[in-house]
Amino acid sequence: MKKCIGCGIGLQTTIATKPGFANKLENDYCLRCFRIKNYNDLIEQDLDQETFITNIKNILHNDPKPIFYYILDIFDLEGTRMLEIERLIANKEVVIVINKIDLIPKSVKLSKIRKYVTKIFATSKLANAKIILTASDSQKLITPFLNLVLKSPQNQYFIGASNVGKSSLINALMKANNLVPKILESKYFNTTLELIEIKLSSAVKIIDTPGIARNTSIAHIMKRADWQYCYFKKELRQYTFQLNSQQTIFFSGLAWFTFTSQTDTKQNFHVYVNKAIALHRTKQENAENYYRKNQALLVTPIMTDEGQNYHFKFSKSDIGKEFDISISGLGWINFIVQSEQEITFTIPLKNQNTLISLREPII
Ligand SMILES: Nc1nc2c(ncn2[C@@H]2O[C@H](COP(=O)(O)OP(=O)(O)OP(=O)(O)O)[C@@H](O)[C@H]2O)c(=O)[nH]1
Ligand SMILES: [Mg+2]
Repeated sequence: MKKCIGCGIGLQTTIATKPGFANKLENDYCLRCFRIKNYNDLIEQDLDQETFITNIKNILHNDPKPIFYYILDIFDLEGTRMLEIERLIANKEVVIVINKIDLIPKSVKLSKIRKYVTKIFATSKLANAKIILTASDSQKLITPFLNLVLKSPQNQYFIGASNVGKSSLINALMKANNLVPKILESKYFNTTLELIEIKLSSAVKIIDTPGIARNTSIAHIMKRADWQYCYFKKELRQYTFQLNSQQTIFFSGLAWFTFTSQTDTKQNFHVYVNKAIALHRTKQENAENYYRKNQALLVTPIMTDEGQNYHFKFSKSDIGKEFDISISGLGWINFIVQSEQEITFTIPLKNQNTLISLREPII
């Protein structure tokens, strides 16, 4: 069966709402890839999440000696880890690839990030895996990655959640090896639909795989047209706010957090986000009002009357400790606890799954 060279799915000309539909079988791309490629426009099609896990199981079943490149997004480490996949591949050869390093401010040393990632995985099933830090657009970081990939005669599978940049990395490796990149990459979820085999040289084969869409990213509750706030190419911006108790910071029209201290100690908050997200400070008592009044003006407003709160409480014993609160798809807030306090993160939409986690500081 002829396959789409963008997403790997078998082409068909019968059902327009099913994956793989093309007007003609002579086409190189299915209609969906054609539209994403040329108009940046996504056609909704029913995709089966279960098949993604089944793909990995099939690889394990059919390939006696696979190498897995487990790709994660540095902008959303917690949200892109998939423990079920980690468990499945634990006793195979695994390289943990931390992608999108270009988003981290240049002033941060790579060794610091490596240390952080090593620490996170030290207690996981992948404790012995090699770790690579990279970015699709960075020649400096792609070259050592290419050298590693070129050394292995085994099949090398690029796996990971949707949108971590698997296809972009493979295209970058192809380019670095003087081949023409051709796999489709996009800001949408589930761009790649089937395994795509790429011969990087006569002896080296890499395989792109579809990722699992993450409904824990805040992108999931945003309009598709606004996903460029979550998937972008510019270095993260760090903004510092010195907050008094009961002050609130808004992230465009998306969400806000409020700081409530038991004392009147001020506290610094460093917010790491896409610079296209507008941050705005207000008093807690005005927060909801502000939101309602400015909803239409704010970037990417989520129009709803009900919110969902995430509470983080810090006691006396936390004073002096440094933390990040990370919001999947949006960025993170870094602070050192100065007093007994509570930080409340609010997303103005009920029953959504955005992953908001407290962690040790990443940078
Ligand atoms: N900043 C930055 N963005 C990247 C990088 N690599 C990929 N992206 C962006 O991340 C988004 C997803 O990239 P893809 O390569 O389509 O991701 P994928 O993992 O193949 O996604 P699926 O095919 O859906 O599983 C796109 O908007 C890319 O431009 C990177 O190194 N840095
Ligand atoms: Mg892909």
